[in-house]
Amino acid sequence: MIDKNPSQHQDPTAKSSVVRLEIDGDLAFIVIDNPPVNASSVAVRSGLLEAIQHVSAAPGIKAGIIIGAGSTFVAGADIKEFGRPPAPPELPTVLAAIEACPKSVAAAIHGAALGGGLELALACDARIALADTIVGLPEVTLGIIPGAGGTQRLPRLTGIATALDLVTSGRRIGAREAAKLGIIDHVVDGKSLHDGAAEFVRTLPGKRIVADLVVPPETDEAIAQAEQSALKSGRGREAVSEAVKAVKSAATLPVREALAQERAAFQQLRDSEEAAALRYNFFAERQAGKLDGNAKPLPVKTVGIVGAGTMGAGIAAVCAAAGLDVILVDANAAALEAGKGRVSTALTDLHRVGKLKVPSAEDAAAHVTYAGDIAALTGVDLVIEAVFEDLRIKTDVLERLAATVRADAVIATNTSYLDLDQLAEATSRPHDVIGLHFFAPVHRMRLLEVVRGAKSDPAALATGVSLAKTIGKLPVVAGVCEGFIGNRIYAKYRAQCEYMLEEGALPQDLDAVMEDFGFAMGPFAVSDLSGLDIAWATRKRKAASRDPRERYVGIADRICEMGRLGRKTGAGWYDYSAGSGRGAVDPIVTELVRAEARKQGRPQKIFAKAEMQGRVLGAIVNEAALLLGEGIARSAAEIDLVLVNGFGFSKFRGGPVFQASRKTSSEIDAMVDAAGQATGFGFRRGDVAALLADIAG
Ligand code: 3H9
Repeated sequence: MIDKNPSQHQDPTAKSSVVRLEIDGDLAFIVIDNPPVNASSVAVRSGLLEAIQHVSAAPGIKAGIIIGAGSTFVAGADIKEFGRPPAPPELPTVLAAIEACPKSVAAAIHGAALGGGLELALACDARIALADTIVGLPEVTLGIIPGAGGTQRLPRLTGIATALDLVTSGRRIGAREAAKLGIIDHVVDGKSLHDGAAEFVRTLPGKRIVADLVVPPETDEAIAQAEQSALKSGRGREAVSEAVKAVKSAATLPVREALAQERAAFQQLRDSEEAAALRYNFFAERQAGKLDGNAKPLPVKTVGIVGAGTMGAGIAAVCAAAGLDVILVDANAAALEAGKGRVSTALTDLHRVGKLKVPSAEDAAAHVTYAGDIAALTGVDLVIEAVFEDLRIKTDVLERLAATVRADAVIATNTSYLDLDQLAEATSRPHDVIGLHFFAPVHRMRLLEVVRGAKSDPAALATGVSLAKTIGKLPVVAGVCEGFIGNRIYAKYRAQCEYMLEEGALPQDLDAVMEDFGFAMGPFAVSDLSGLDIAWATRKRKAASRDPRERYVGIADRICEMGRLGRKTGAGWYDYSAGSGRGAVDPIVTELVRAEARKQGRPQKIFAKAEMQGRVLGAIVNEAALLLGEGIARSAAEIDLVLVNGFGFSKFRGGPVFQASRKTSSEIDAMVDAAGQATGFGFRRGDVAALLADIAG
């Protein structure tokens, strides 16, 4: 918040509704007030230009200080404007006016100065920040590069190598680190930002135009190393290679020429498919965390977890990593001991990737206590059962939990497939029950499906969503059905791939084509990684109730019957006898696939890539349309979030539904028809037009 100063007054000449001038003696505070994050929309840019012109001309004003109202400085360009033609004045015009202003102009920063927000600050003569401020140029995470001088002014303060790291990773850093790097001139301690900035600005000797500075000298090796590492982590991404080119040009081109080139690259990338996909993702993520109504989440400080297996231990680790107290319960002492090991391994891994909110893995581990009995959970705020996926076992645990935990505690189940409503009804308090469907490995996977049962209390659901955010997960709300959003779609995707096996394709063809489509790994490679046995057991369990008219592909069963259960047995769809790395194509599997196909008597063909991808996209989009129509998913974009964050689809391509929205409706209809024909009995057609309209809206 900006502090009020008794001597300050509003200047009547400032006309903009989102930028106002507050005069404090001989200083003009230029206040940007454009909630929620002071994005530099066209109104902000016009207001800033007008304010700078005023500061330049007003005789009693010695310097200007740009400051943000509310919780932040400026979070960047208004991303909503990117889909439209740029409207004047553009940000570079405003920045040029700041540099041309005969008086010093400083940026007083709190909250965040990101993207265009940091570029605005870099065009000022000085940057003053509160200690908990974050700064960064996250443009590459939106598929673009900085478009208002970030690639030119930043290296003049930090050197090329550091700028390459910051611009190509989009990493956000704190004010103290930024001060060490020369980005921030003064960190305000022990006083308000207003006072700290005013005091510092009065000491400024005059203008210090960053664009006029000489890039600090560095060794060629340091630059080459930073470049290589940037290109390695951003492999194949145009935004990253363009960012590298732009930053390096700071040392070789006259600044005006380099700024013009940066702007041209920014404008070209802004219209790219990748940028459109990442923007879509950005707004979808923000929507996903919101719930209808105004139910307040209950505060959660202590979480109980029942079951110390892979999932339970993973959940315990992510909760502890976020600083929550955890009680992990398992009646089996050996399982509890093994769980301790799993928690510790996950915490070490989280520490390695910088995802601990507490100082160390040991600190996080100290947040977990272990118990052999559910009776230890009487005081927890929320409990998650993560026991074996079996209706009888889960029902029993939930009943006991309902009788044990506080009357106001939330009871969550981590079931993947069981009927949440049936589980909830088995307890005496179904309104307290929600689903929290984590994905394995829990400490790596960002997705958390928060499942709303028919009787779930809105406050219980809000608590689940809030917990997800606390532990760094992306919550997506789902209704009750078998497989919720993600597994239900994945089942249709996988089935379509198996149909194609029977029609002439091979696992390696399909895997390669699905990776090209956007999945990090094809479905058969994924099966080998996670193990074929669980799905096999499920198929056997369901065999008796399966309608004989349903198309059923038995190839996976044959593979399992050979003892090939995936990587863990050295063979599955592929052969892993050579050791680590990708498995090798195995002629035994090829022959098995061909033999099964012959047995079914299906016509064989050579699939083109487009046909394979079309069949899969048709199957996914159709199931997505059904999920939306049934109210299981709240929006098309949330379905994409599930596939991106839980199933490895590339976020740079938005998601399968986003991909479908880039095609014509007749193309999509043909894909759905093809998927439907291949499925045969039991295929239900969803309202795909409504799904795609949901994205467009
Ligand atoms: C850029 O600057 C390019 C330049 O180089 C070009 C120069 C020419 N625009 O995240 P939250 C909305 S590219 C529009 O939940 P938090 C967001 O949708 C930009 N809207 O809050 C949400 O709206 P709603 C580079 C934006 O406190 C609300 O603000 N900048 C923008 O958890 C609250 O958002 C970035 O990439 C925006 N730029 O986190 C920074 N930013 O309530 C992106 C946010 O209607 N922003 N909104 O759903 C962030 O990282 C976080 O929002 C921030 C606050 C850390 C600032």
